[in-house]
Amino acid sequence: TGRLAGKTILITGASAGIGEATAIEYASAAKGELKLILTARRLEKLDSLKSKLEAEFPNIKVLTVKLDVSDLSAIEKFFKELPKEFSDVDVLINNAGLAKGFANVGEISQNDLDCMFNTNVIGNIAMVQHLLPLFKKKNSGDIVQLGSVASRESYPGGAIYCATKQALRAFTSALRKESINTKIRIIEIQPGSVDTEFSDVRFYGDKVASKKLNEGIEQLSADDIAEMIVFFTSRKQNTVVAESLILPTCQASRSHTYRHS
Ligand code: 8X3
Repeated sequence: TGRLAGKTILITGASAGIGEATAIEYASAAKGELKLILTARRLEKLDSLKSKLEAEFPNIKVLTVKLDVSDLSAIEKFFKELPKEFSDVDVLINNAGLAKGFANVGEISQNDLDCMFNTNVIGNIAMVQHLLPLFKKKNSGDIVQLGSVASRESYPGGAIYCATKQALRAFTSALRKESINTKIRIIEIQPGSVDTEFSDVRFYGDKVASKKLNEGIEQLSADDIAEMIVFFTSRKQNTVVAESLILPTCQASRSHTYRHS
């Protein structure tokens, strides 16, 4: 849409899943120029996405940067070294995040716990902290926080993941209130079951186990969520879609899911 023209959009975790789909969705929705900053740990994936986007959409400029958001000094360096052409960010898609394992409390590995909190909470917050001064100066900017159905609901085997997403929701809600006298929009999107690498990562790469978890479920696809993100951030300035739970039709909550088989 025309409302996106000229914007600079920063997406974390853009190498796959919802992040990648969101990059593609912005590129195809934009009428006019658009700058995309794509970050993730896997630079090769970002670079092939960049080639694909720039070939298909001549109005899009893409910058790719290797970034692990659980590394605070890497975030610092990223913002310091952002080329001038891309430094006037308008939209942050704070998407990088993950779950590790299904262990119950008492058996959770400290590594998994640190990894989830450092990525989903500490890293996410650091991205916001770095961008907020710029957004305040401009009195504009959109921050899209990737929550989850787990932001609203805790389930066995998900104590830490749910704690990270609920911490993020608490942070995001305070931020929205703090931003009340600005034109900055704080948008939290809470997907349910989406077909991405999320489950594979959670099962430490065991794709068989991951497939079994989602068997018989008509999951959302990453671009279903990407469409929402692009729609939400292209509403008129007077509108903010503050919080939204987006589930596949076969799901009513994390623990209430209809399986076809
Ligand atoms: C991911 C959805 O249901 O695995 O955010 O917690 S769930």
